[in-house]
Amino acid sequence: MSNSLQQSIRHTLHEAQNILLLSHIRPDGDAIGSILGLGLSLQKIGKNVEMVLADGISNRHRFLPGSREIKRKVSKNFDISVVLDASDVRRTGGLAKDRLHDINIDHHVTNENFARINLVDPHASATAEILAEYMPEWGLLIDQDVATALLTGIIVDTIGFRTSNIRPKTLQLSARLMENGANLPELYQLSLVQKSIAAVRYWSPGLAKIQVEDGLLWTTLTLCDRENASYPLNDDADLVNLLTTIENIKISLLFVEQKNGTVKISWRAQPGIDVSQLATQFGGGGHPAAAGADIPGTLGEVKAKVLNSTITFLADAMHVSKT
Ligand SMILES: [Mn+2]
Repeated sequence: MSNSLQQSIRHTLHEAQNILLLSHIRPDGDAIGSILGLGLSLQKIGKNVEMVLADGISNRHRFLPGSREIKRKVSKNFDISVVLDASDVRRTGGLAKDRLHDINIDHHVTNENFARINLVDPHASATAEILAEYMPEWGLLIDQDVATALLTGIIVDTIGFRTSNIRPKTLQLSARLMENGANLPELYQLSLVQKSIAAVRYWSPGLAKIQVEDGLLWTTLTLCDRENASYPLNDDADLVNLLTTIENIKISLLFVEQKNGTVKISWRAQPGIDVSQLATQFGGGGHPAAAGADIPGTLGEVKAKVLNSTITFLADAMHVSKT
């Protein structure tokens, strides 16, 4: 990353007094860890920081220091806005939506470079990893609370250091976060391993409906499944991570019916297959190995359309890899 880019981020953050931090809908550990990591460190140099996530945060991440400060709506005036871990502005869920954002920090290869200053590193395993790398250059201190938030982001986005985008630097930066006081085994347990009983009940119909054909695996979670399980959130309760543990699958695909008349799609792919292209075709985005989209329509319609495209896409990808 160029020095002038780092300097302009440093300058922009230090010049502002009131700073708005945003991340994406259905926030995962990286969205929450990034917003808290950057937010807490900015507070410590005297900035007024507003941290906003359109969907709020789940109980699972309430153990993180500062998590209670996260709001669902933008309430104050601010000098600059920083968007974290979001490949496009729509991902913020309509927060400050008519604004040209000041800083965009992300690791999605499909990032639209929508801000005035864009720090996008698709080689980073998590946005929190980018922050861990550059915050010292921006004159921001990584104390125990900040390190805890950032390491949580890295653990969750790499599913515990097992995704194909892990690099030596990920472990070096994570080791530094541990030296700064983050407790790896505890964070691993709290953010990744431990599940609520409602989450596991929600998985159950999803697991029962799994179908497999020619290296493609898919299943669905309906609003009815969610209600029966009393699962409180509109995400997939990490079922998609469990799907990636099933052997001999090239692509897994999860359809989650949403209350607003859309269906949330998640694709997961084996190394060598880039599902971010497929997600982009449906107005979404992501990484080569993990991508998603929100598509309007009924579950039946969306499922038919997306399954079809994914089958063709996988057949093409297999053909290319054979020739
Ligand atoms: Mn991320």
